[in-house]
Amino acid sequence: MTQADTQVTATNAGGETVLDAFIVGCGVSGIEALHRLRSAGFDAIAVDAADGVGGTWHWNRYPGARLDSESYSYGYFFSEELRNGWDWSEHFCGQPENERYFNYVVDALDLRPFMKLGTAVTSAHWDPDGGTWLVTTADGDRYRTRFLITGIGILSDPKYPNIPGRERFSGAVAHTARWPKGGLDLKDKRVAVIGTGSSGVQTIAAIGPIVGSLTVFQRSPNWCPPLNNEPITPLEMAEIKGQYEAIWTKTRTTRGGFIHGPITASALSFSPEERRHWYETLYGRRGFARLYTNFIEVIRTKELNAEFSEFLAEKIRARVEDPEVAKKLIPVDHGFGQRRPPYETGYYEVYNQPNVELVDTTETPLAEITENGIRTTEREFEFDVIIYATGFNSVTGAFERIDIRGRDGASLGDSWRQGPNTVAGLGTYGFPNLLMLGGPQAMGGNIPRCIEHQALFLDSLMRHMRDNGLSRIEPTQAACDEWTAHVAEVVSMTLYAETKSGWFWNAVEGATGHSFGIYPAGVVEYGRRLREIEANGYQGFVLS
Ligand code: N01
Repeated sequence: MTQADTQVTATNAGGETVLDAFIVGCGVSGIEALHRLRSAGFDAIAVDAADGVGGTWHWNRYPGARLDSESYSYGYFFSEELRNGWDWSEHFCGQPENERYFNYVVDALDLRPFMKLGTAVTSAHWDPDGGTWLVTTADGDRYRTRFLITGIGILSDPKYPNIPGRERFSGAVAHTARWPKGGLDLKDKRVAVIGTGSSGVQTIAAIGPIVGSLTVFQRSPNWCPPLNNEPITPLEMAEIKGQYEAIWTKTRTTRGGFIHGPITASALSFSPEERRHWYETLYGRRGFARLYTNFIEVIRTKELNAEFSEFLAEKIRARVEDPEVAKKLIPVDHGFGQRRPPYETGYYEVYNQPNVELVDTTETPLAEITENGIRTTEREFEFDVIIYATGFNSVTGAFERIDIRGRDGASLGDSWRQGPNTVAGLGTYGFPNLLMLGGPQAMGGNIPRCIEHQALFLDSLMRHMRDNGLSRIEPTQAACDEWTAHVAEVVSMTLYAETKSGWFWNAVEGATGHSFGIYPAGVVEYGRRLREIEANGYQGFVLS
């Protein structure tokens, strides 16, 4: 954890700060990349538009925001000192604690001196003459860097619905991914929530009991199993610390990178009653067990998927008193696991409150935002507060926000018009020395566990290049096409492809094609492939 061997940041005659690596983002991936590169002696800094660290956990401070990976499987594992120096208070910790955790990490690793916060990166242009990137920020700062490393996520650019009149509303407004730092007074207010993905489900469950009235505008219901969160006692935490190596191993060997191991037996070797019994057991388990400790056939075959989905539908019908409301809350266009499931705590019970209304926007679409509220095709609603839980310009949105130009001045946005096309989500053709962490075609499952593989890869790659006098790396077009084809092939073996989901598919406005946004084969396979690329001399990349 020492910075002793880092170089001193220099400025050139043009007033540009000269670096080995410029990292965009101080979230989960930016923090680890910065730590690894500085520890290896590279002159690296990380810059973030947010005025605090933690990325996702800085911005998404809406009521109810919390993990659905077990906290102790989500943090950094690479330092025993770091992990043993932190106590998690719940199996799935809330946003404030997660944000505190990332601050703890940054301070423990002494990274703050190498971070610039509250500064948006506006452009990054490859300069072929010097073989460097010229990065500029909104503050007018200029950086000349050998490597550009992005840690900007695939779910970080908030999306607002394309409804006329948004600026007209005179009440309070918040997007879940840009929640005001000082909070929002919702007590006894007339509140609208648009969107019922993971953010909407958590928000609705948290604010339902305190608001004056709540109107939920739902376009698509999701399958939401209970999170089954519980506090962690100090004794349990002591036990967890004693098991960290085993927990880490488990996250590196189970498909999704969670602590939930697979059930290897075929569903078909059990009777329907036995399967039902197992589904009941799973319903009482935590978080992603419902996906990763379920029979594999549940996400591979329509019959078993329908069986488990019907089991969940029964639970919804049992928990929601009004059968008409329950019916609206049960998805009909996809089965469990075909979209990323939100996990809930008291979500369905909110709809039993007399002051809560569920509006199905497929029946009565949102027509406009008015000065006083929201008008659907049926009627106008008056609100004090509108909450947009409408998600993100997923996968490529954060990359589009920065003017990134590679060789020949081509923009990254243009080059990804057909969807992102990368080698393992790490690099893309036409953009030398651009290395992406937490980017497209790579994530899936427990996100920090994917990033951990990437950070290790980055660490060895940078050392390899330095040790061998290499200064440039770029993937080949063929390797990018091959990875994209591999991703598509894996997708075709699942039920994902049959589902509409902006989270899975590149849904950038103006995109003319689709490519799968995440890596669907899981964290373990992803890590294996990164190690293979490295062992084969960075196969798919040209180093010079
Ligand atoms: O965003 P979403 P999110 N009119 O895109 C609706 C992670 N996450 O922020 O489904 C009406 O899932 C949209 O409807 P539809 C997690 O990976 C994790 O909730 O497009 N509705 C949908 O209901 C997750 O997958 C946690 O038909 C409109 C909602 O808005 C990812 O972030 C917590 C609309 C958007 O849902 C994104 O989740 C939170 C319109 N015009 C998030 N436009 C954890 O628990 C959009 N919608 C760790």
